[in-house]
Amino acid sequence: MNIEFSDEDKEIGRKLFLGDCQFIKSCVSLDTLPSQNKSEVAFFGRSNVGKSSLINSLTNKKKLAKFSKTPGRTRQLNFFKIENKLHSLNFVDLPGYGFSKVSKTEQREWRNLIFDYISSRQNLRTILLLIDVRRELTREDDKIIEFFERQGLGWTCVITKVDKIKKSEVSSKMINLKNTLKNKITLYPHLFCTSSEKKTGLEELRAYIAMFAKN
Ligand SMILES: Nc1nc2c(ncn2[C@@H]2O[C@H](COP(=O)(O)OP(=O)(O)O)[C@@H](O)[C@H]2O)c(=O)[nH]1
Ligand SMILES: [Mg+2]
Repeated sequence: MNIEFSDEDKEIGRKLFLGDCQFIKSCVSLDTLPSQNKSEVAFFGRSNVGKSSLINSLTNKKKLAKFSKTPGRTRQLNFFKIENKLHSLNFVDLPGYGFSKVSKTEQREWRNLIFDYISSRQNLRTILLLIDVRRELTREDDKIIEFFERQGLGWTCVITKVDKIKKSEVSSKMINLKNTLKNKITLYPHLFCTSSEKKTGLEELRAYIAMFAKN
């Protein structure tokens, strides 16, 4: 479960992310989403996993995706676009899950919004599921993964905050995770290991995301 990205792929990714990058809009319901004329890649995961930080690091913009001051309270889908002369792509920072202080009703609303978005969005090419390197997969993660697989939606596992633990621990974590995920069908067969803090693993991830950009 590993893909080698060529220097050429990395260069395409680097150039895309050096392109013009802008916030498009925040949406709280599906009737206001931006048009579907561009490929879209979604960033998803538990609140606090590092979604906004990763978007900022990938784009080299410190404040593009805002940190939420009250974790778990952002129920918006935040859309961005990135383009250079050759390629263009939208990406979306989805509201996180797994925040204990959220009521059952709010959780249900969140679930409906996300699941409706995922199942109806025609231009959604893949979901990047972010997982904090220090955490195990939860029941909630499992349910979400099951949902992707049932939908036949391609998804990608991105490990975050690898600077938080020792390199040797990261390796054994990766082995365990690969083993846990080995029977998944729609999972892209590469685990991306990233740190937004130390800017590691970003080249491969940029190369990968750029594969979904339109010419
Ligand atoms: N050490 C470290 N901290 C990180 C990293 N990425 C995010 N964080 C921290 O984790 C917290 C949550 O990050 P944020 O991007 O807001 O998560 P989100 O809720 O998923 O959008 C913030 O305090 C970040 O500074 C990383 O790669 N390394
Ligand atoms: Mg965020």
